[in-house]
Amino acid sequence: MNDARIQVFEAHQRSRGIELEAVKQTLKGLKIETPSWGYGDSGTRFKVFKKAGVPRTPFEKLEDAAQVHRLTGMSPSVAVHIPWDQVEDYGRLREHAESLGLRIGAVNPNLFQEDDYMFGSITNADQSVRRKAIDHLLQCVEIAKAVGSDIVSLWLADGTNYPGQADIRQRKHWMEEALRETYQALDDDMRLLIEYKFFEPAFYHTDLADWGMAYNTALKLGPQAEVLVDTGHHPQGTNVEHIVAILLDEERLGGFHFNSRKYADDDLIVGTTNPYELFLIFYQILAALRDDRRPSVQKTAQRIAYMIDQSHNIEPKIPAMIRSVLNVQTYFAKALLIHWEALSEAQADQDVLRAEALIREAFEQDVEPLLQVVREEMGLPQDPMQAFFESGYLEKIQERGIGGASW
Ligand code: LRH
Ligand code: MN
Ligand code: MN
Repeated sequence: MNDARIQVFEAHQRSRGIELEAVKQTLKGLKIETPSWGYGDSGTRFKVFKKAGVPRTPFEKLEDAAQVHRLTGMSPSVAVHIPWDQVEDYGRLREHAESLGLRIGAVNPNLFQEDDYMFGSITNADQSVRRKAIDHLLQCVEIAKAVGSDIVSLWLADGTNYPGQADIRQRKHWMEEALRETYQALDDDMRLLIEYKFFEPAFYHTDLADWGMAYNTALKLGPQAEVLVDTGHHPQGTNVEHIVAILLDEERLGGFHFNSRKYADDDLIVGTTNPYELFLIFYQILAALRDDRRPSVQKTAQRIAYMIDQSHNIEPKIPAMIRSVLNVQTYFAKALLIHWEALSEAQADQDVLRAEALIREAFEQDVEPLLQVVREEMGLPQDPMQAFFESGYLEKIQERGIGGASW
């Protein structure tokens, strides 16, 4: 990046009244967890294209994730999904992560891929299935302890396809019982993140269908239970950033699963179809972080777990993850260029057009020079994607052949 472009950027931001040192410091602190399943052969419901070089084991998934972190400096942790990432010795998995400069992040129980769960897992009418599902949740809490993670992140596929198929309220009670038992197994410093999704695979009703149900459940469980917002899990037109603001204000926003969607739970590269939404989510988070009147809201905002949840089907997986992480950084950086004082004034004056313009103006800033400077100061390559293609890593992993891990 030439110095002239950086100088122009700095002068322009100065003229807008933005304090760039603080912006750079905040940017350097951004961390985004990547999902182990994003490195495997996964993707659409209809066909999984097998690719050469895909990791064959959870250990190899971590090796690929380490490339993303090495080049972006932003992804020091990796979420795992059990049993997709089941290993005999979780201590070894943890050591492997650490030897790569990583740590294991959220542990995701999987309650949706076994025949037993056809009619539900913790809401199944069969007591023995519910017991099996709860035991799996408890096992995941123990795995989290063994790998040194403080987050268990839960998504339930449970629901029904037809009116009358099951007793919705009874299922709610079974769910609450199961989650209470899981919650009680957490150490004091651990969190249970509760994800919701409005439909799929169940189409008539889903036991945890929206943020209100997840929030209500979290409230009943206690302060270590929080809501996880997967950006792809809402009906069309939902104001996701509004949900974010409310959950922050209620001190129950635990984390995100970032991805892009056009129609449903598309799991595509974050920031590709709805970049303004991503930016507006960060606007709400940064506003909460600045709210000195509410230290507990600030604390909630500070510990949000930012995670990617994508399934790469047609795109090469490691570059797709690099792209994703960089996109999150880009829209976060833009939100850091909001002129907060001017915005407060415009809001106090009820100057609708000026307030909207101030938000849009930040979004329209070209942050590439800023990101270049930050990368340079962090000792990272100027162009992480290009650096990856030039690193020879892709060629090296071809020896893994075709037929790597699914998910
Ligand atoms: C469900 C979901 C959930 C799963 C992941 C693989 O659609 O978002 O987070 O665990 O996908
Ligand atoms: Mn998700
Ligand atoms: Mn999803």
